[in-house]
Amino acid sequence: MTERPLIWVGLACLVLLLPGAARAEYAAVILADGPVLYYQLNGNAVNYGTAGSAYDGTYVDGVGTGAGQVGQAATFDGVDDMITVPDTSAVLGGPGVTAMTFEAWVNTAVDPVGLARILYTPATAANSFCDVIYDNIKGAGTWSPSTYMYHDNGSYGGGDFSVIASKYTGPVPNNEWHHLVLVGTEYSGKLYTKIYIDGNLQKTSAGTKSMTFISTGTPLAFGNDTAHSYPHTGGLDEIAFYDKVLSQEQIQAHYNAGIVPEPGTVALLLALPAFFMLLRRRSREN
Ligand SMILES: [Ca+2]
Ligand SMILES: [Ca+2]
Repeated sequence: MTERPLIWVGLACLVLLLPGAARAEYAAVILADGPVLYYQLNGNAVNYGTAGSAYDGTYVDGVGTGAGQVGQAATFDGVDDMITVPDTSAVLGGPGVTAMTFEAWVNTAVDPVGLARILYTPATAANSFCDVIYDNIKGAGTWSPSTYMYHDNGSYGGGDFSVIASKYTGPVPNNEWHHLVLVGTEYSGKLYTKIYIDGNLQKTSAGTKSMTFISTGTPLAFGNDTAHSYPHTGGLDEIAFYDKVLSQEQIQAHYNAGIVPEPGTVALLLALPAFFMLLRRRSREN
């Protein structure tokens, strides 16, 4: 084979290997941190997390598939689309579970009318719930994420009702993928939450009471709630849920793995030196 075809073959291999390698490397970074639930959303909601296929998600009312931050993503019509996951209290919440981390790549296509939901765990009597929502209160073409965590100590709608709300008020632009992480943890009988955007800690809030994080007997919903009250318009990608706190270093590593289309190490090692050797030989010969 002459040199010119070799060069083109090398370049073609690089181009072909890049997207697949990036996707595989992102997944490896996530899986190394042991998510209980992990949905890559490359056309389905298969659970790659440790809780297994019993927690596969379901696309409801026409969730679509489009270009994501890592491979493909789930797309939501802003009307009734959502992804539901069967009751996760046995693996993520309930008494004794005192930490959680929720992670997703979010792309908002239009401004929400009021609020839109990214994560929703419905409340039931004698249970708690957490909610990750956003609004565009900081201006058209932007969104600002919030989290609400509630605990009613057995009297939902009244009585001993505890709420912790965290809001990151810095606007995030629409029509771009951004990495959103919510951490909730209990320390000395109090609840703390943190919001990270694109690997950076943006907000820390402290509550007054302990709580459980996930309701028993109700499904999780992504992109809406089960009453279709606050629909998300746009994409969600690479949703992960952990039964522990991820550190800032871990969260930054996830973000970095998602934004850099890391060339496959093997492809680079093989293709680039060969490419430059050929160029050097050619320049010597000329
Ligand atoms: Ca994906
Ligand atoms: Ca629909």
